[in-house]
Amino acid sequence: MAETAKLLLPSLGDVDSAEVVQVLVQAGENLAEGQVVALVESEKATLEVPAPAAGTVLSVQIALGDQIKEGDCLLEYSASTASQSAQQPAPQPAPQAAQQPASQAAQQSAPQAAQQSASQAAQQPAQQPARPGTAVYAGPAVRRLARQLGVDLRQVTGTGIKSRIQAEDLHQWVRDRLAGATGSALPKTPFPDLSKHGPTQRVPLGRISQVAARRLHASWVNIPHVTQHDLAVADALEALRKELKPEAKRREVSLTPLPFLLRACAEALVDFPLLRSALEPGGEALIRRDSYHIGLAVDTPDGLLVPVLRDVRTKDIWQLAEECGTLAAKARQGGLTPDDMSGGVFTISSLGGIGGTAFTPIINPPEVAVLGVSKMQTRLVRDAEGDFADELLLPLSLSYDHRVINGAEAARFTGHLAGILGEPRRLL
Ligand code: CAO
Repeated sequence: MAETAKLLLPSLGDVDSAEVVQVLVQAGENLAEGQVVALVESEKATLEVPAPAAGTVLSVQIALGDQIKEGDCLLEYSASTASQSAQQPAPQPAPQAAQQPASQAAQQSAPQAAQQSASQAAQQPAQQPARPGTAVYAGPAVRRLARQLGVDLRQVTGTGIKSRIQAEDLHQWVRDRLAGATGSALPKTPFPDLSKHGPTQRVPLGRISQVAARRLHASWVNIPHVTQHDLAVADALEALRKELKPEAKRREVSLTPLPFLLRACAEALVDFPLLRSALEPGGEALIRRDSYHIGLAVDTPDGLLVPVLRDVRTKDIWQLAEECGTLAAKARQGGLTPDDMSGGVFTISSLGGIGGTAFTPIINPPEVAVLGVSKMQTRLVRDAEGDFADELLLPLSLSYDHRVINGAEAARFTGHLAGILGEPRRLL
């Protein structure tokens, strides 16, 4: 038999009060036992308040921003079995993305999103509907910042582990909106109804692809890219690689041109500090970076990832070959940590194992340059005696931030790099 019960705020431990940051139910809704009805945030943590029993919500007694304390009534509900005095579950820390399995996150997301309160929905700008079926994973500081900025976190894409929203994601979201508001955003491209022209299928993009797309777009529209193409004579490199193949086999590493490229770039960057610098936001100063951490673009089934090899100058070709293999495998298995992908001063994107003659890689900010590498090709040249001979060439495509680097500097860099690659034994 149904009886009216009250859901009271259980003990908050050693904290007196907490703020209501999300109300996840409204009057008239059915409640499941254990369903999260509200998120409250104290100085110490964000907590989920679960329903102690199944029933129907009769009235919600709290609103966003309320300060509540132990014993305050959150809602009245008609409980089919238990009364309010029945064992009330303690509030649970809100899911921390790093601690939560993806399946669990998915289970929680649907009910939470379906139960967003009307007041919250009202905060959504008309053109920016909240992402349905999406739970918000963010720490207290980020939630507080979002409230101060008036941002509904359901609209923000988290780039942390398991989509946890970081402060930087929030800042980026605000920057994107400001760019739109000031009219500097690009005109929208029309998106017609494609199904009119034949069968279509909507394929949702994974998180990695979405984040990569957002970052690539931001880089492309914010940084004036120029690409300098050059060719490095690679006969000596290929001869050396061939010579070292038995040793590579013995060591069980794949000795592609990449470790040589990494080491050669690190050496070239020593003499070109501009290419390992960063431009301060606002463009008033350059940050000189005296480290040689180099990112490596890796093509994975989920999208493009850029793990970073640390201190490339201090590592030999064999260490670099091994590390390339390890990081590429980790990227493809979805095992990279945020640390694995941060701190780079320069990036290499190699399509040499696939094909093509040249391309325009996109800069990975805050870096100011990225080297694209294409497949080696042979050309006929005349030697000193006037005879024709084959020459093996490695195509290099350096995209650079033209606010920081001018064309002459870029051409000098690729020339210098080609020179280093032309004498690969010095890299051993
Ligand atoms: N010219 C000729 N052959 C090349 C070459 C080049 N520039 N670069 C690599 N190769 C050869 C390798 O030597 C290897 O052959 P062998 O086994 O006979 O030596 C073969 O191509 C395959 O190499 P690979 O691609 O597996 O290995 P890699 O070290 O060159 O690259 C990695 C590793 C992780 C960078 C690569 O697998 C990858 O993901 N590339 C794609 C990166 C990407 O998508 N960039 C685009 C970003 S912009 O959208």
